[in-house]
Amino acid sequence: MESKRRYTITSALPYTNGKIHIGHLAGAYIPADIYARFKRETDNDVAYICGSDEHGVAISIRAKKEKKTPKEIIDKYHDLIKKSFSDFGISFDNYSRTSSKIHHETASEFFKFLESKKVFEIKDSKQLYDPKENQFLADRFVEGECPHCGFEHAYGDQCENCGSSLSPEDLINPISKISGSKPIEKETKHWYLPLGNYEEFLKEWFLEGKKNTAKTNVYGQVKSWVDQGLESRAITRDLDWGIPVPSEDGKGKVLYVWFDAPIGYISSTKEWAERENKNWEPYWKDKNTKLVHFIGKDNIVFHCIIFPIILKAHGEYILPENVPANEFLNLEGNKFSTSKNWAIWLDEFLMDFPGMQDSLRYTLTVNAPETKDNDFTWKDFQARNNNELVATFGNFINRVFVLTHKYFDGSVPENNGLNDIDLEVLKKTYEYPKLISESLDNFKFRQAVSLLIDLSRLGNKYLADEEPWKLYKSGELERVKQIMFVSLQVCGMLAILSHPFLPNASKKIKEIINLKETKWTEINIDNPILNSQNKINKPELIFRKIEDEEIENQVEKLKG
Ligand code: B3M
Ligand code: ZN
Repeated sequence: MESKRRYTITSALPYTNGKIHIGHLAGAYIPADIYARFKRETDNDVAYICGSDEHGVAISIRAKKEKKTPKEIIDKYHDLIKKSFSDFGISFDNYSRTSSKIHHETASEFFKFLESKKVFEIKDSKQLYDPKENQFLADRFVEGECPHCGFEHAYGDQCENCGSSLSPEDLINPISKISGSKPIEKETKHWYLPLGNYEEFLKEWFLEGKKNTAKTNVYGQVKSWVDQGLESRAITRDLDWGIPVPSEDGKGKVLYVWFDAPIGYISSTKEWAERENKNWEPYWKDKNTKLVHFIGKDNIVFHCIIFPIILKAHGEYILPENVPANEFLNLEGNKFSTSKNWAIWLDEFLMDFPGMQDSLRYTLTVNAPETKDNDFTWKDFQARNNNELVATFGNFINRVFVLTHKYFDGSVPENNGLNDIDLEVLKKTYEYPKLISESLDNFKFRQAVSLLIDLSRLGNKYLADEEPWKLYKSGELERVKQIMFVSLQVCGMLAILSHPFLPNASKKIKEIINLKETKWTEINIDNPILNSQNKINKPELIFRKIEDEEIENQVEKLKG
């Protein structure tokens, strides 16, 4: 197992125009949190970075809808989002926000540096303008028909139906989202990032260099972008909400949200480093650092093409090692939709199922939209929890603890010699750190968490085969000691390996068995995880069953 590397791990910065739902969690937060915890447990230097994305048209539109200022909107949702992540147990090292001073400075400096290197093209062009509102219609301020797939509600920056990235001028029959009127065209000046100049770079760095490591879904999207030919992208906007363009001619203009937001990963790292008295630079500039971006599939182009080009053009920064984007999660057969309230909101889940964070983490991992879109159903949530966490994992742990108390008053028996079956089980158990690590290093989270459950199955089968309760009755105490010794090692292993996936359960089990912090890299079959010094406390239940009624209530709540 590799150790002592530096990792900069990021999760997509959520827009502060709404709350977090479980579709977001499955895409960019749970896998990143598992990965960050795994890298910490394997003794690496980790910065897990996130924050709120507080610019862009999405915020302005929300503000208009709620008759508030953008500032009021971002304050409200930033607090809500930050709290629900923290209550859920996402282990960010820093959660910042792009309205912060440090971010405005960092993004402005980035822009100025690139401008001084003559990276940008500056062009006048005709853009859509709402004559009623006296405002240019950037991005989501305008809607119309997608020129590629005919979808009627494509935005000025992207068609959510076919995934194409668009410019407002591409839309057929555009309509202003502010006034509902038909836009006119008006001339304006903007700064462009000439993506086309970086085609060779992208081919070499990504299409060649990441051929064997990028996820297939990610690789395919990037390849099709590059194959279509890359056009210059405007990175400034005529809007009043955002980071002012730091240039003489930039009056009244702001940086495009997708220019500033990814730089938010850097400013959030700076904020963290300042607080922790560290140097932020190695996390972004040392070529031995591994930078990994966790995102949903709609953000692939920004993280695999545009942001890497910005970093490359700057020249001092490392490029992402991997961008393990997930596909989308659906809910009971339909797309998540904020406007139709078709969602499971994280804050509501936490209220309705207190203390059951791990159950949601588990379901969203074992059923993650890793290679294709996937569906979350309440029934599946209940079945996964009851059959896999309660009846398999929890049941094994609980049986072992109860038996240890019954037979040995909670003491771990000495290893007094083991038979072939015991040694085989022990050997298999000690293979799991490597197996799970390999899966996680390949971003196969479903496989990794299934291996964890397999290990508890192995333990259950061993107990069922060896039947220590019968041997205890017939007085074969020495054999019972051997069986319980082995079973307890499996429990110890489960306590350690469950940490990235089920952090609360892991913590509870470690407390019960009095197991001190153990890095995965310290695990060694010759040095048992539990020995006679680890007293087992009175067992408590690790997971609870979910009743039919609770699920029926949730389905009703959703459909009502
Ligand atoms: N704010 C999230 C989204 O597209 C977007 C991610 C920014 S990551 C730098 O929903
Ligand atoms: Zn389309």
